[in-house]
Amino acid sequence: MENVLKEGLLAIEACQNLGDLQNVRNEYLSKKGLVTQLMGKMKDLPAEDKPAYGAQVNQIKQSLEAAFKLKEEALQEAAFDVQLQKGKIDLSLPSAMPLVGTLHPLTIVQTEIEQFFMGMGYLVKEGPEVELDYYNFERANIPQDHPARDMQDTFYINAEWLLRTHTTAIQTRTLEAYKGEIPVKVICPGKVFRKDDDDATHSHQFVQIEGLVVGDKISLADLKGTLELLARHLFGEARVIRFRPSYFQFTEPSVEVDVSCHICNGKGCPTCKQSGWIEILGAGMVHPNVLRMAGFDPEKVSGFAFGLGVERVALLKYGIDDIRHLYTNDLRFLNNFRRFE
Ligand code: FA5
Repeated sequence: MENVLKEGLLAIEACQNLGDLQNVRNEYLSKKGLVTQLMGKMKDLPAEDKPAYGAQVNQIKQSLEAAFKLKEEALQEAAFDVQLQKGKIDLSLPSAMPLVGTLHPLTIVQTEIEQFFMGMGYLVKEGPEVELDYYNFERANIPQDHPARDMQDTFYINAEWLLRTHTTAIQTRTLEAYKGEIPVKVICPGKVFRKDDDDATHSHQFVQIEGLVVGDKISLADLKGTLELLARHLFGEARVIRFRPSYFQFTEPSVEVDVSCHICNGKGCPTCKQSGWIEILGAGMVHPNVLRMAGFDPEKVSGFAFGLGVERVALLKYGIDDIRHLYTNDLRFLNNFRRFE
């Protein structure tokens, strides 16, 4: 009996890991283990010796169990230390740099144009992208069934609601909100939507910035001067711009402004569809009907308005050959704009 205890304690002490310890535990304390075998011998003893014998075997069993428990805790702690060593965190290692995003080129251009006009005292007004036909067309002097509606292929939601086709919808809302008060001097940036076929200079969704000035004796010369200043600010003195007579139902007279193509310098190429020019905006003197519908007296006040395509400006400013680059979220393209921030 003494040997079982002595050897058992030595065997426990010699264990190097939890697996070894389990083997020793089986050898001593399992159903067929040495301690159980000692217990089994009790039946052969005379009755008077049985209690003392039983107590002694129990004592051995308890001593071994206590030793197992202590050893198990020690081995578990050692295993945990090894684990900690393996997964050690080296705080002195330089960390991976977080990816820092850049402003999108359209945001850069839009902000630049907004700041240019805010510096001249313009306010910034916004409006809903899902718009009433009324503000998008009717208040822009384009009644139901008027052929001028064909100039902008429209995503209709139902007979009354549509995705706005131009920021002129914000213009008509703003005019209404001013209730005949002058001066009105605002720019209205926002997304617009058209069923246009996508190509190098057209997208079905794009950003426009509307400009609107209504006041005393506002003339076409004011419009021309403003747009020339803007073009020089955006493209520098070198790039040539031209004013071309045009037609919009909500302005009279109307013009369009083109900038000489940045890819071919005016010679003609696929980006400018061989014309040598890229159109950036439509403009004109606000039509008397538009003023009248919004509660202004066209005999007393006049105004100019323009609607500029932000993507077109971005193409010309940064030498981008295809408008679709602005919408495909390719990081190789977008990372080029870090230096412009
Ligand atoms: C208009 O949208 C008029 N509302 C502009 C206007 C406002 C005229 C106020 C007079 C007074 P237009 O459809 O031409 O006009 O569009 C204006 C500008 O938006 C264009 O010069 C062009 O720069 C841009 N644009 C038009 N269609 C697209 C398109 N599919 N993709 C990208 N840019 C476009």
